Amino acid sequence: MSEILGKIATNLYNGDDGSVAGLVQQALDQGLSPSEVLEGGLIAGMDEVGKDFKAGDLFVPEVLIAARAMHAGMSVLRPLLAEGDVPSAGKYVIGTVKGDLHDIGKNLVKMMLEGAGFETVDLGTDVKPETYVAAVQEHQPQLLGLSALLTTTMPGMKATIEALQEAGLRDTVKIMVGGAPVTAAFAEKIGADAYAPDAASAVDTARELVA
Ligand code: B1M
Repeated sequence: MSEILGKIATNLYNGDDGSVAGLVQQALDQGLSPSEVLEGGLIAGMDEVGKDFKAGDLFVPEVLIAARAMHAGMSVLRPLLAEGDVPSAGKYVIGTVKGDLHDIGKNLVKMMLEGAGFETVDLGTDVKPETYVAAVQEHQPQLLGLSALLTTTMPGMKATIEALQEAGLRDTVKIMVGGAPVTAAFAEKIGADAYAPDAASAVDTARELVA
């Protein structure tokens, strides 16, 4: 890995958002392509964050700070990537289910996915089944993520899958569920394609699902 890419990855990992955008610009000025900077710098750094978060060596605040540094770097790369140099890892629509206002975990999942090169559409919180259906129709994502933090809102996941079935869209999208009270057994029971216990696993699982 070139020295500048290693520096971007390290500074992103350390959450140094003041330096990351400048380093990304320097890397571009040295002749690296936007995709090389994205993959070898930003995504490489975020992958390390994901690994250490999964291992319990990093905690939520550190991940959020790293995600802020990722965003700083992306602000330089985004217009160049939009010109078509880099294919997206996949399109991922995500939201917290109906009746549920918890969004910290969902936002973390979204940020980690963006860090891994996924294009995300965030529907926010308290998302009704029909809103997910409309979003799948509009955005045609490969992946749909449902988050729930309350045992009382978990049935909204099943209702969403049923609404997609009724709309004839169930087979067009892979559905991932997560959130503190959600389990792999619950995911299987309601007919979801996957369950992820945390944001780093959500990235690994998303990669597997689109592979
Ligand atoms: Co609420 N709350 N809350 N709350 N709250 C819990 C969830 C609770 C466990 C607290 C408790 O009683 N011990 C409890 C739920 C009990 C239950 O259902 N069994 C609870 C309750 C009861 C409530 C209210 C009903 C309280 C009340 O008003 N009486 C109310 C409900 C409001 C509503 O949603 N309609 C309520 C309100 C709130 C606040 C608004 C005050 C606030 C939310 C702020 C916000 O999100 N913007 C809040 C908070 C902060 C919490 C706790 C303290 C923390 C949740 C959190 O953000 N964790 C929580 C107790 C706790 O967990 N210690 C609690 C950090 C976050 C990073 O973790 O969300 O689990 P988490 O996300 C993880 C994984 O789960 C996973 O990845 C994330 C990162 O690793 N993940 C996914 C999440 N979504 C995923 C999706 C995926 C894959 C992985 O794929 C799509």
